[in-house]
Amino acid sequence: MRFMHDQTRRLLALALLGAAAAHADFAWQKPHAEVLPKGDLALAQEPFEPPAMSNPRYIDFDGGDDSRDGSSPATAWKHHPLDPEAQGAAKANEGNPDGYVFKGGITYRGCLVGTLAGTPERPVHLTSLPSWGRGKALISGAEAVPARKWRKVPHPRNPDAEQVWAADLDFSPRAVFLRPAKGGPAVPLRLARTPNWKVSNPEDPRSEWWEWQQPEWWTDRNKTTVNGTKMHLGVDPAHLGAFPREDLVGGLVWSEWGIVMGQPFASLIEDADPGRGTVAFQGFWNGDSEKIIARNRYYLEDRPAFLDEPGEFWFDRKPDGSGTLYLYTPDGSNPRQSVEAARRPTLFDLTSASNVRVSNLAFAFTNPYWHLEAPFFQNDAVLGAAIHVAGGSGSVVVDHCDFSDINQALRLKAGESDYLPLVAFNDNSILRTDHTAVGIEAVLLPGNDRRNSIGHVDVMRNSLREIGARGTRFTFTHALCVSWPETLHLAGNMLTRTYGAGIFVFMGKPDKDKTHDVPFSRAIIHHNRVEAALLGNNDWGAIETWQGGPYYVFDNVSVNPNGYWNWAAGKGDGTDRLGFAYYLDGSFKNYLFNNIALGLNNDLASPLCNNAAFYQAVPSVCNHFYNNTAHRFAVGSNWSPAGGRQIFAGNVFSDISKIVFSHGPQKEDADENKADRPPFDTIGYARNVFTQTPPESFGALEKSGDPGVLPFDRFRAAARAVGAFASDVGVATDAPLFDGDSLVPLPGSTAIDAGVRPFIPWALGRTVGEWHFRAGSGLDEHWYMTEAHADRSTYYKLPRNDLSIPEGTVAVNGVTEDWCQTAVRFAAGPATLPAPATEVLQAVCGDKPQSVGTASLIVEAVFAASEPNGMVVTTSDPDAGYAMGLNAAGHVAFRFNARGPAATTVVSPAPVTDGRPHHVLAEVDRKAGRLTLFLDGSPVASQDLAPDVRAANASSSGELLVGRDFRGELDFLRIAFSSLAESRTTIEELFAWEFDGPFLRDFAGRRPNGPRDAGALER
Ligand SMILES: [Ca+2]
Ligand SMILES: [Ca+2]
Ligand SMILES: [Ca+2]
Repeated sequence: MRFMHDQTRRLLALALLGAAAAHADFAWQKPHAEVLPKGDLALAQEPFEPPAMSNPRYIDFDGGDDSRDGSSPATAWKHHPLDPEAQGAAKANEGNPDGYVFKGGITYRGCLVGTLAGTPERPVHLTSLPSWGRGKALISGAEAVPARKWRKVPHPRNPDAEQVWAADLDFSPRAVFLRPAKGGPAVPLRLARTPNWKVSNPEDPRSEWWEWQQPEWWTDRNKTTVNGTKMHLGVDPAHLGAFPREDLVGGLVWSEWGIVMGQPFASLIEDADPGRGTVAFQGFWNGDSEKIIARNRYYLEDRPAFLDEPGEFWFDRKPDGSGTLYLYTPDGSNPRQSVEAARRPTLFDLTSASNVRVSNLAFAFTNPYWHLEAPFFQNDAVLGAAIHVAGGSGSVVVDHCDFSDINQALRLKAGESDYLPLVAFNDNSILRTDHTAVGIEAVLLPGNDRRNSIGHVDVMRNSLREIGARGTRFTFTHALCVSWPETLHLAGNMLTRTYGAGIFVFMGKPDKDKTHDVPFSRAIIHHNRVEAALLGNNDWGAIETWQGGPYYVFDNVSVNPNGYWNWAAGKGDGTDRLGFAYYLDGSFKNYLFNNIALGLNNDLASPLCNNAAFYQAVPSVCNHFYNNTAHRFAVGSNWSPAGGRQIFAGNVFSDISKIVFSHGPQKEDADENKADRPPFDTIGYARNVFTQTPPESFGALEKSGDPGVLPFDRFRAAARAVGAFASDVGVATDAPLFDGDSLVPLPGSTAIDAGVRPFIPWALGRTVGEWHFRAGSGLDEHWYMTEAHADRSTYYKLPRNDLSIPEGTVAVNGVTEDWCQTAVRFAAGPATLPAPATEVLQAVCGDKPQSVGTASLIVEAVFAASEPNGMVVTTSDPDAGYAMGLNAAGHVAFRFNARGPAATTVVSPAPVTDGRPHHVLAEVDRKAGRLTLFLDGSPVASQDLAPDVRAANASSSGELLVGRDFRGELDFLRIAFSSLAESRTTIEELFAWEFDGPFLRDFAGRRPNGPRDAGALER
């Protein structure tokens, strides 16, 4: 333990050197949530700050008049200028307003269609102000049905049934809401359906649906052809036999499907045979796609015969879109003025939005597209949204808005002709959506621009409940979806009951993309809480990442992921649910730390059994799991080790009922790597704490030579035998680590001081080499998606810049991490780390560390030097390249040598040969024309680049040599072909992250008390 304290002191000294830098305020330093000390999170939204506007217009839907000037509350317009109903001065919209204020407390019944453009200095606002009206204006997609329209009429199908309320409308509502007599917000009525199911079991919303019989479902036996299209035949004589054919055909069937995903979808009933008890309908992807499986569940909707209980409505639609609305009110009374009938699918429909902020408004009652069975691409209205942005050339911010009873809150896509530097969706509340909640999607721009159509995305401090209960064909109802921005910050969001995944993020570039080089990507996902995700589909995670990071996923809470799949349930093996707390779904370079995965049930025979805390699909690499707490699941971690390069350290696995580490081919990649022996020496299992885990079936380590599911001791022996660079695995105990309601380790428990201090570098653009020297290895952990990253299932096979370590090099403890020997020591005399021949790599990847070309360059190192002279890293070509090392006086020197011009050199003003660790970062910023040397977080020397150097080729033809003649300990080395600016960061931020970042604290933001305790929380 003396070693540990010594290391801690040295690290503290290192951090103190950067104390000045640590004062800076970076967005990831705040939790953006209330952190509860026992291991939970609560919503903590920031207060609304009314926008400053110099020339606003005022809109009062109830009392306004479009002929007035709109420039004061007293002369307010009725309509917004983009409303197709606007007239006169409102329609003319003269005088270049910079904001539109909707009167608080007023319901605005209309939509905005068109373009809004401000400038970064003078954005355009859509808002309500506390100074005018009460609360937020409600932008409504519905019309209030006038009291005079209601009449009582015979049932439209069944003359013997009780009479229904009817109103003729000149539009087609697909959603209808009722204002309660005693006041309060309107609540949804149900489109006529059978059976008359309710969500009586919150863990299984479809428990009252009917089940298909589907004999021999795995064959084509239950299929048919209607009008030339092959489709499914749903078989259920006991229920379907009761209906005449005309009561079924033309209605909708909502059905589960399989094998996996299974999200219920609406499909048109194209034929029916009551004699055989069947209906014919197309699959999720049309035709006879996917499988309808025995015990998949379904219900029928949207036929007049199904209108048979209070709270149901049905609309008899004529070809022109008008028709008659029929309904039973819950208490049978006259609806009077209490019915809201949805009319508009999209409320703010902005074909282009540039420098626009939407704030402090409420949105409700969007109208689903009439053809509920339509694929999303059939009509833009299928994915109707409260706010739809189809592109733009400036920032878009949506904050402090309330969304309820809508299809989707924000749908924003920026295409190839757009560039949105910032998209923010912050401090909003979303209640009940049909489809997703938020969809923000960028594209990678073509050519050499190397930019994404969205720069940065913020999704912060939002509250979401009941998301995605009625999804759309060909797409899934995941709640917070972000794709392909350059950088992402997603934090403080509280999600409860989502029918798809809660958080669903794609970074880097898509699978199968062979054309794009992605110079930079960074996602920060923290302090989010997702509870009861995957209520409507399965084989996903509550919190999911895809493709390429770095992803920093920390201090999140994922509770009770659902993913129940009825057709496959009942096997008694813990798989009744296929839902995971955290899912790296073909995802690379993730750091998961201080996260909590909390199951509510792990009885393998129960339909409530929470499946797995962590799941990884395809042989992913460069994923790290540090100090997480997984409690009460069937499975701890599923992963295919085919690609290696993975660390599990400091985690707590508590009350795992089936297997802790299921590390073998997963179902997604079982066929892809049968022959390969995983690179076990790149895998680390260290200092985890296991309690109440199955003694005989602790883990499986595929191809380790000890096949099958092993007890703890044999798993550890297998890890050791195959040469895992860290193989202590951890400590197994039967004693509980927590008391009943807290995840803080109990005093004296095994978790105390048993965790790890990891080192997690801050993202740099175009990183081409990243070496941590753990256990004396030269393993390269860089992640940079180039054209070579074409197929996600084979990313792990791409060549890497692993350094070959010469005989006799000594592994030492180092300072950046405390759980393994994390540095190498170079003794007196020449000791080098020659790079292997990397010609193949150069041809394939173009990211050989010597091949800097005309790019910017960062060389970053953590080392402790004891004597002057010697190179930390150098390219061996005397005519071009770079070198970082110590001069004869013991100062740090960095030399940058472009081919042709003289070399540029910077030298630290003071020696660093004090035997203490130092962080050194040298930056060649070609664009700024400057070479800067940073020592322990501060600039200590800089030099302008001569004009002929700025664009000159600096590629070296020789080797990369590490540690030549160097005497000291090298703990970390990284080479990136980018500047700090190109990496969207500063030295202050990088230093604050690496030496005072959240991985050096616990879930609650506390510094460790002595060594770090295992799991998310420090005692
Ligand atoms: Ca009914
Ligand atoms: Ca401790
Ligand atoms: Ca290290």
